[in-house]
Amino acid sequence: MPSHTGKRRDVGRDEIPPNTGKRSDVGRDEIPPHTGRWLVPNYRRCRVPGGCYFFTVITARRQPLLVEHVALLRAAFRDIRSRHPFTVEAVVILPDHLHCIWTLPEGDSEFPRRWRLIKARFTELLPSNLGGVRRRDRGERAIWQPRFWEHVIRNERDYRRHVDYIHYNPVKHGYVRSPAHWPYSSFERFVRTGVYCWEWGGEGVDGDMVPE
Ligand code: NI
Repeated sequence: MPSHTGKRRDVGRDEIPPNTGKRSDVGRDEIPPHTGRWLVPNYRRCRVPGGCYFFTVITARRQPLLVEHVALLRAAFRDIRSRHPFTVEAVVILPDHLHCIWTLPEGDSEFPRRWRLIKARFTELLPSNLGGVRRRDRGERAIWQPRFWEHVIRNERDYRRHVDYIHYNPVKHGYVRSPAHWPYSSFERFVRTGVYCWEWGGEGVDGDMVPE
């Protein structure tokens, strides 16, 4: 999970426009080309056959819970990851859904169990007087959509495309004008390691929006 260093502008809840509720698939035409170099370790990790996955997980009725309770979500990830290891290669947390790429240990494909545990743990950690959801109704199904979307990352190109999709997502959904302005993603980590420049995906940069 990314950590927020405070360098970037905080996005207050008031500034976040309502989600349109539309969820589209990874669109090749909306993702700006990346301008930096890609790190060999990411590339290598992702070549483990079947071990690298892209996920989309959405809250029940699109409740905007995740950014508001992002510390709890991170805690849930940490808890489960300490018992059932996986690597978060890239992640973005939006108010009502999240996208991420995981690498699982070799020979381990138990991601459904991990998601079940993460969802349950987050549900458990949420405050009991959550607006609109009474405690006794606060089962996992009150908080999360029961299913999630998964995609096996096939190769390096597929990996890059999904990493870009993740980091561009806050712009795609209209929350910010530049990926750098969204603190709830791994964008900063990718800038620090030289994969992107800060301006990547922002207005007026990478005018050619068609990748590859
Ligand atoms: Ni999205």
